[in-house]
Amino acid sequence: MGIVSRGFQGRPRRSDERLPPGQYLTEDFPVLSAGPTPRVPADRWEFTIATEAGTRHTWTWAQLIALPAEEPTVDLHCVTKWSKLDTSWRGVSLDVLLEDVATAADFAMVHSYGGYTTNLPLEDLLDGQAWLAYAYEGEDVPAEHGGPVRLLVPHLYLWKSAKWVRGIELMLEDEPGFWESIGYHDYGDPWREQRYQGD
Ligand SMILES: Nc1nc2c(c(=O)[nH]1)N[C@H]1C(S)=C(S)[C@@H](COP(=O)(O)O)O[C@H]1N2
Ligand SMILES: [Mo]
Repeated sequence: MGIVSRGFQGRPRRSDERLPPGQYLTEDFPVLSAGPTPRVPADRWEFTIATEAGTRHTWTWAQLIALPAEEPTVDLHCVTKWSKLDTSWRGVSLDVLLEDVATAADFAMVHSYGGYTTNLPLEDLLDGQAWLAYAYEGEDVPAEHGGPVRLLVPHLYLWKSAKWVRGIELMLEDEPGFWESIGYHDYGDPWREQRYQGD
């Protein structure tokens, strides 16, 4: 008999069980940016989904925050080996944004203000796996962590969670983003330790 009783959700997972291979726990929130922090005022922020057929769907900040929001609490795993557990965000599920977008695409290129890009399969943005996050721990997302709005895709390494997100380009064929084109893994599953090409 274990000393922890099983609830309806099953046994709570110990923090070491929530740590993917090769990761260590951190309590602080490191900032990792490939360039300077773009300053994008919320009232000038826009987000566009462009389909492979050239159709564009655009939301302003006011339109985004008027959409149904979720408050996911998720674990973050950076390829540089730190993980941070139980981070709380508020944002809009990509399911909501993609609901009325007609596409035959299987891939997405995420674009940020400042020029950063990252690619992922479109299905990894669906089914409750990804959000446009505009609040962190009850406050606006700090600029250095991607505010006013960052993508949050916590089941992949954190380089896929584009900060200062400005749009998603839907693509029929996969293409590498910024880090993926200089040696990072195309997919980046922390549980399979897909850090670099060939992992
Ligand atoms: N636009 C943009 N998004 C980005 C990055 C970046 O340089 N530019 N760095 C990525 C990397 S490598 C990581 S680990 C996380 C870091 O997020 P944080 O600075 O909030 O910890 O953001 C990701 N998103
Ligand atoms: Mo990273």
